[in-house]
Formats: sequence, structure tokens, C-alpha cells
Amino acid sequence: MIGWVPNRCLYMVFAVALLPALLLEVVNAANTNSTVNKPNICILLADDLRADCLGILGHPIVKTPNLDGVCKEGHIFRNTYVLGSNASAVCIPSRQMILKGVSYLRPGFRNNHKIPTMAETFREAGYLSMRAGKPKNGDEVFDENQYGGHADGNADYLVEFIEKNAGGDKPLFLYMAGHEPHDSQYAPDEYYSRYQPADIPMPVSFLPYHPFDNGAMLEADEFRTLKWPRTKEALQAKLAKYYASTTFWDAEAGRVIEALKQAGQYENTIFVVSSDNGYSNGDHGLMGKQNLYEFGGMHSFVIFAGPGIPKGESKALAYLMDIYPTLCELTETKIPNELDAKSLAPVISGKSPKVRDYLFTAFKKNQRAIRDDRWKLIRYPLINKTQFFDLENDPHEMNDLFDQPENADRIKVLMAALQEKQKRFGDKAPLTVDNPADPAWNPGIGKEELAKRTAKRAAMNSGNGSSKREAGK
Ligand SMILES: [Ca+2]
Repeated sequence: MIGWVPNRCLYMVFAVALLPALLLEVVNAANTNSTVNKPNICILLADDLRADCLGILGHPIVKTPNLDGVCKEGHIFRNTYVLGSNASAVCIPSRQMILKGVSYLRPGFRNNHKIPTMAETFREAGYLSMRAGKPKNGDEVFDENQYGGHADGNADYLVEFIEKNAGGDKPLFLYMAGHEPHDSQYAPDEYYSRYQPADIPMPVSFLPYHPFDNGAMLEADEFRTLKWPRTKEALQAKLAKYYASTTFWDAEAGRVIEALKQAGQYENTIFVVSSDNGYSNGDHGLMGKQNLYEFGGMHSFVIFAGPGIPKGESKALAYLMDIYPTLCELTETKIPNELDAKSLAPVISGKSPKVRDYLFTAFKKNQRAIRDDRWKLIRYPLINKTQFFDLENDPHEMNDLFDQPENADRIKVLMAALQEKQKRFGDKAPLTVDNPADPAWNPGIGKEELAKRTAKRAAMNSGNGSSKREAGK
């Protein structure tokens, strides 16, 4: 090295002269999607996992040691959301948006094949890709597609794929789309025995039933899960199963992680841990995902971990579909121009505290919401009702501040932002109706309709052999 010192000036002259060419080469390398030294990608996606339901997220009960281990040096985005859903099965638009990076409210969303999906973009960039888990969500374009049933079957396929292909010519793009902990909360018995219902704490904003008709009172997640009025004992039993199913999913995701370790690829893999949507689990008297409360249907989380990702946590407002351009930027892969999603890489690197000021969510035509860093507005167009919450002081939305005069200007600002975001994401649903429905609701009011739906479902299941499990929802 000492021999370099006399020549340092000469070296610098060369370096300065070559700098423009070197820079051009770097830029070209980024644009040509070269796979040289690109890390593997491993997306571990749960189904209906609540936004706070991992050990690493501070949950007091659930045990998720494998994912905690992967994520402990990663970057956590707690304020991550599904944009919305036009169906009870939030999973379907959510998983499609994750893969497409585009709003589900765009015309022709499901059949628009002009914009490359995440799987296509990474295949084009030289990756070898595999999906195992829930099918038929716009994911047919992976190099290999397998179902596998529950998380153990998903993991079997992925482990085999890793053993065969890891460390080869192509980096791997792995997508585990597990069923757990979706209702009815499957897990082998050994996992159920780990959680005793009596030990399960109750949700902060537990109610026996939701106090008004949000337009989604009789969605399947509500009427098929627990009877009204919900009781402490029934909910504790349900939550015990939910946590068992989550721990089962964690263990099977752990087998995929271990396979990457055995292949010497763990340090060379970017992990993404998330859930396709959130779940209410008893908060506000709701069980499922057809609502816009925090820790409810559209609120999820995402954690990125791996090479080039410093440990951190952010309050930045994010969408699940942001995973797509974020992974592109983290791997120097070109981001398609047409995406609605935004890369979170500037937040991960510390260059910017956020990528958007407002976060818009929607469910069918009966609920719309918008939040900023502190305030949250939920609009129920079919009953012309608005709720307004201070998330900083009331993160569980237990005090509706809509009627307080001092909030009038804040409400105006958020309502205007809501309308602007509707236009931005292609949402044409009205926020007000001429003949609002009766907002009153209680289990007695729902009884008749509930009986009809239960009978219809029983007839379907017994009559024509269509009782197969509603996978993919
Ligand atoms: Ca789901």
C-alpha cells in the first residue's frame, strides 16, 4: 500500500478524468436490472393478522420467535394499510394490489395486464420466482406456483425450491401467501394447547356489538365468527385459537428462513413480513376486516429486513402496495412508471420521514376514511354519518370528537383531503346519499336477516357439494 502514496496525485487525475464514465456505468447498471449481486427476496405474508399481532410489535401474548428474529434488525412500518376493498374478501384486492402496485378502484383493475406485476418485474430483472399459498390473486406469473393448503404445505414447497435453487445463477423471489390465522384459525393441536383462553386479555375497546349500522354488520366475518352479543368467554376462546394459528404460521415461516440459512443465503436475503389485511378481534364490537377502524380491517404493518436496511421504526403512512416499488428501489430494479404505490426506501434510509401526508382507505360503498399523522375521519355515506378521532391521544378511537366545535376546521381539511384522494385513486363513490338508511343496529335488528343468511349458507353447503372451504378469501 505504501507504493501507492507517491502515485496518489496521478491516481486522482485518472479518477477525476474517469468519474463521468464511472457514474454513467453505475446509472446504467441500475437501469439495466443486472442481477449481479442482487439479494434474494422473501415475502412472508399472513392472512388476516392484526396490525399489532407479532412479538416484535410488542404484543403481550402471541409468540412469534422466528419472525421476531428476522425482523429485530429490520425497519418497522406500523402505519401500513390496505387501500380498500370492493368485496367482503379484502384479501383479494389487497393481494392483487401488493402484486400490482395499483389502486383497486382503477377501471379494469383485475384485468389490466399492461402494467407489469411485481413478479413479472423481478422475473424480468433476472430473478427466479415462486409463490406458495393462496392462489388466484393475480399471481399466476411466478415461475412456479404451488398451493400447499396450510402454512406447513406452503413451507414444504418453498423449502424444496430453496434447496434446489438457492445460490445459483439467479437470485430468488419467494412469496409465501399463508392461510393463517384466517378464520377458522387452523393449527395442529400442539399449538392450540399453548394458549389458555382464561389467560387472554380482552381488547381495549371491546363491545358486545357495534353500536350503529356501518353498512357491514352482516358480513361473513361478523355473523360466522361469534354470536351477538359477544361475551368475554367466547372472545377469549376465539383469540386463543387465533394466537395458536399465528404461532403455527410463524413456525412454518421459520422453516423457510432456516432453509435460506442452510443454503448460505440468509445474509443475502431481503425479508418482507406483513399481512394482507388487519382484523378487529373484538374491538368496537367487531370481529372481522370489513371496517376502517385502526387495528381493524385495513390496518396492517410491514417490516423490511436484510442487506442495506438499517434497524429502525417509522410512523410514515404507508400502503401494503408500497412493498412493490420499495423492493425495486432496494434492489436497484427499475420501478414501472404507472404505479400508484410509492417506494418507502427514502424512509428506510433516513432521507425522508414520510412519503405521503394523508392515508385514504375504503370499504365497498359504505365506508371511507382518511387520516394524517394525528387526526382521523371516518365517513359512512349510506347513513350520512362522520366520526372524528385524535389518534395521538386516542389511538383506539374510543372518543368521537365530531361534534366538538373546535374541530370544525380540521374536519373540513380532512374531508377535502378525502375527496382529493378519491379522485387520485379512482374512487367515484358518493360521500352523501339523499335517503340515508336507519343507523340503528343491535343483534335484535339483525336477527331476521342473519337467519336468512345462515339458512342460505346451510342450503348451499348441503345441496350442491359447494361446501368447499372458502380458500382465497
Ligand atoms: Ca385476509
